Amino acid sequence: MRIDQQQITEVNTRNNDIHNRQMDILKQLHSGSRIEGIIGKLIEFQVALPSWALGAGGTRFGRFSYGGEPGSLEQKIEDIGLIHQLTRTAGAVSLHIPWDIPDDIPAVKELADSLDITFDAMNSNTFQDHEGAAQSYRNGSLSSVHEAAREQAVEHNREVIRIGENLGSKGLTVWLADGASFPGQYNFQTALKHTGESLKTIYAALPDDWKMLIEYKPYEPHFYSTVIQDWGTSLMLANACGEKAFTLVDLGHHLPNTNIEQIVATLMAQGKLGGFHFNDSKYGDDDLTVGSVKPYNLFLIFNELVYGMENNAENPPLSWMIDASHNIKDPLEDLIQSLEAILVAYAQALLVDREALSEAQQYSDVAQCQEILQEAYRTDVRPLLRESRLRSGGAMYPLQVYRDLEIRKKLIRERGLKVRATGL
Ligand code: PSV
Ligand code: MN
Ligand code: MN
Repeated sequence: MRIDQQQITEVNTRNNDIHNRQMDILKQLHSGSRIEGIIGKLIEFQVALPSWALGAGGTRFGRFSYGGEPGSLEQKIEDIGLIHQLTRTAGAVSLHIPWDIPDDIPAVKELADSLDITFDAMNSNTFQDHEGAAQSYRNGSLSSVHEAAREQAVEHNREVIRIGENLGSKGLTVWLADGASFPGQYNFQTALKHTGESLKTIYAALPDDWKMLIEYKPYEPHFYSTVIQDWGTSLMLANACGEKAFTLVDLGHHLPNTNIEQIVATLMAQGKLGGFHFNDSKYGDDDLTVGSVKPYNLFLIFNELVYGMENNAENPPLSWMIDASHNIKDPLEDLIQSLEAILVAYAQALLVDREALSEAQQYSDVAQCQEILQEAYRTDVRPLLRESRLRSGGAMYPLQVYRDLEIRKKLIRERGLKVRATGL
């Protein structure tokens, strides 16, 4: 299913008057050229959607399907195409192997091309046993005490790289569930040593123009220890692998109240922040809609990301991805909301008066520093998002158009009520 571009244009035209007035106000408050610069950056910004986020995610207690869910990789890419058509921000997909092994790579590529979608970092999966596999990951994968399990896990990652190369991806994300649920279950040093060695073997198979992203997480599925528990461990492993290896920050992978913006700043200063998984949480790795619980926190994180992008030339362009799971909302609506929250925080961070902030910091004018940050945060930047979508052919109000065009109803008609998306 594709949306008739004419329908998007029609709704946009209806909303034009108020929008123009809002834009005029923003231009009066800030210089026109500054506003133009921000709009240009918003148009450029693209966030990958993971292939597992298009269906209802569920929890270990239950799963509530929304109907019309994609039943194949092709349909998942088509759903991303719909979101991208409405928002012009979701121009990439991040595949999870083996959940989404393409049967016909050229056909999948052609479909993605036709929807203006590229293949972002590939995700390997050694947190589940694969059908027919000789070794089990029950006792770990890259960190396992069993050499055969480690070798199988390394080979799986190599296979993911090969699939990614054929699709035109340029990155591999490694997230390990390896850990212990009980004290004494494994030897910390041995598990870390094995992990480092396995990662180096995978790294040796990484094409020159690829990045390896090492994701960390303090707990879950194990509840006593995780082998790559924090950014320090990830950075250490990345440094040991080499210059194509980086740390990946997932917003949900921190203990409560961790200062994530400071982690971002530290990693970017080292040129070692490679990727970012967006979501939001109240308690742990809740994978809620981005910006739904702690939008100010998201702004503070973006404030450091923008500073880093402007000042740390040695840090590579980041792989941005939404890593959220949708159990009670229409997944497509949820992703549209997440994209909006990401762009709002980005635009607000771009609006921060950095010169004034640096001067206030020089004078240790603490109250003024706060004023400067909150001035940007409290600005309604949504007209800038609408303008950027208007210019790039998207919908000024993507969620409204999604609802007005009854897209979910059409998907249910096309695919049925009871399709089960592959993956989570
Ligand atoms: C783990 O919690 C994670 O955030 C990793 O990025 C995985 O690849 C993803 O979720 C899906 O399980
Ligand atoms: Mn993640
Ligand atoms: Mn997670």
